Amino acid sequence: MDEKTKVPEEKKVLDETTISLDLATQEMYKKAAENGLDTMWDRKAALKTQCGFGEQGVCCRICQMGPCRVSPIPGKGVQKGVCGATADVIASRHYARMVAAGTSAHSDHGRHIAHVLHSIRPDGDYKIKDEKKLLNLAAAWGIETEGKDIYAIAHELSEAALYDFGRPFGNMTLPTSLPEQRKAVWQKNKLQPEAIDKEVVSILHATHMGCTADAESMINLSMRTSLSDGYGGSYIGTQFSDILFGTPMPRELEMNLGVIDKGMVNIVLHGHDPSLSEMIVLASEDPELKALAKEVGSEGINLVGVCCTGNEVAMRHGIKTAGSFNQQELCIATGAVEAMIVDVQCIFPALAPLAKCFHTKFITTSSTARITDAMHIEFDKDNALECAKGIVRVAIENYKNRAQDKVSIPDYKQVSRIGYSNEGIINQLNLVVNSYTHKPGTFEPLAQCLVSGVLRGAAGVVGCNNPKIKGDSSHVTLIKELLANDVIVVVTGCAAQAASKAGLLSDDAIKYCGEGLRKVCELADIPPVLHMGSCVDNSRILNLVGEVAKILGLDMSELPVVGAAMEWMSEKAVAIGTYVVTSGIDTFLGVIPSVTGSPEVTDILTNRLENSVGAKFFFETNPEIAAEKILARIEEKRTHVDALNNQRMNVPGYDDLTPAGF
Ligand code: XCC
Ligand code: SF4
Repeated sequence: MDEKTKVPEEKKVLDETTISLDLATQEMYKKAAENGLDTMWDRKAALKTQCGFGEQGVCCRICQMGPCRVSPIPGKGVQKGVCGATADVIASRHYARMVAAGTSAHSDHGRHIAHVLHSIRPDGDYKIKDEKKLLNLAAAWGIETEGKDIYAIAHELSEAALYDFGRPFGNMTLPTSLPEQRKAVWQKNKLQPEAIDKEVVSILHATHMGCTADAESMINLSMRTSLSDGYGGSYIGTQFSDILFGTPMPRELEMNLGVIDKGMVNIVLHGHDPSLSEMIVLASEDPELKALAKEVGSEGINLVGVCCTGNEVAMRHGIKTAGSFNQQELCIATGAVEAMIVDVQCIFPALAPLAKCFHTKFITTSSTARITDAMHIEFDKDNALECAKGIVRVAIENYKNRAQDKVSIPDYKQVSRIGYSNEGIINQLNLVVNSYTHKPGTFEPLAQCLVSGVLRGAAGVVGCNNPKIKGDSSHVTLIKELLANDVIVVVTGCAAQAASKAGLLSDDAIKYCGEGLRKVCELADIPPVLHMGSCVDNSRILNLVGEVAKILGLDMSELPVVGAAMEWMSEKAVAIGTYVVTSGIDTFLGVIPSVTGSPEVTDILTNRLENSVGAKFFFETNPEIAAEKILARIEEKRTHVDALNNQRMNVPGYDDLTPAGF
């Protein structure tokens, strides 16, 4: 065993019931810790009390006159840094930089997918899987498609999108789902993003020593930057992935550590960018490699996913999911993983020393995420399939090095229904209700369920795991409360995986639902919690809310919908939360962001934003109280749909407007 990864003798194994709600996670953590392996929970405990100044956002190290840490209490202690920056300035700059980093992560991912789309050719490894979406998006970007070759259109579209990253003049293209009222709000508040890269560069400029020193202006810039993520980088990432790899449709799969198979060559896919994992999926079906897997004595190749790459391949190919963010180390700790292949984001550096305790090959593939002590095989999109085959071969050939007696796989897996892209949801609604609505292909039935009050509202429960919170517990508690109160829930990212493990993505979860939601689920044949994909797929939720608002003639801020990230940890989550609020949707954060050292910044985020964009943040660590507040907010926001409902009830022929059965 590597000395660096050993748990010091005196260190206690933590009580496993405190680290996660999930039994597979508890079991695997306990085994790992007893075997002297070091995981995120042990390292969190070793850090003891985390830095209070950092936690409140009042430590500035933006220039080398600092670091300056100022008092988080107004009027007490040191109030200003060397340059005179106050807690308000310091905390708001820190917030802006989180938004910038999060936006850049999503957007660079989106850019990569756009480049893949630009590289496709008829005889290449990547194909166009969703031609209809390609044509729709081309139209949205103002590209003439009549009589043109489909590949030429793809190239033109990707060029147009890539142009939006660095657009020197004007404003970037916005999705057609965006209601006019929302655009007007942005115009009024100078929030329309110009170009994706430009927003990130400009806000980094604004946070440089000696630039913006006004909290409100800083938060406004943060909002504008975040929009270039939600409606730019993430949107491009999602939509172009659909064109290339197929738009997800409803399907069933198994999820949790138990999907790792003792008899097979196990390959774990981890990260965010699906361009490599798509090719790994293809490579794993290669007859030669399948034969090789048998030759080495295994029963075959078993691909499983973790985090958002896991979500991407699950949604499109039904590849099983082994776990979420807080289970990445536990996958390796099963001792049964031949290779963990990672691309970008949310990858623990700790995986490298951990893999060395086993036979596992830890393979990095992107120059954006190289990790000391990992095996690096740079992924080349122009030689994608060969590259993927090479990586799969490494995994297969590693099977013989596995110590079967060290293998320990928790026997937990949960069948879940996933794949609810917007198109997937519409399809599902149409399958069941188009005979009533006579309007195939829209969110009309969903909109009418909200108006009539059969559904009180909708919530997007998204984001990470964070060892500050017992794993999955806040996600799951909140979701159950919402279901009981007839709030339909959509999930993405690690929150989706939490819901899956807890059995909430199944028909069985209907037992948690209130009367109205149960009826909707039964009629539409959907689970009450809809898995919409990875974190860039939060852009799907924006489209969904935008479309429903347009159907009802309302602004997005006038709908009874909320967002919640109860266990978030990454800068990407800050960017997401910010674009959701800027879209007019209240957002509940279950981990308090590092801004509380500035009462001014806290007040802007949790109060004043409502005046400009019609929504705000709520900081609430207790999921039960968060649920109460969400339900209260939903009822408050229902005034607009209730007014519509009253109007319609007074119209002769009202019954025609409500889908029968709802
Ligand atoms: Fe990462 Fe997307 Fe967070 Fe999970 S939810 S820990 S960002 S993998 Ni996005
Ligand atoms: Fe200190 Fe101001 Fe420099 Fe920040 S920018 S480190 S507050 S002197």
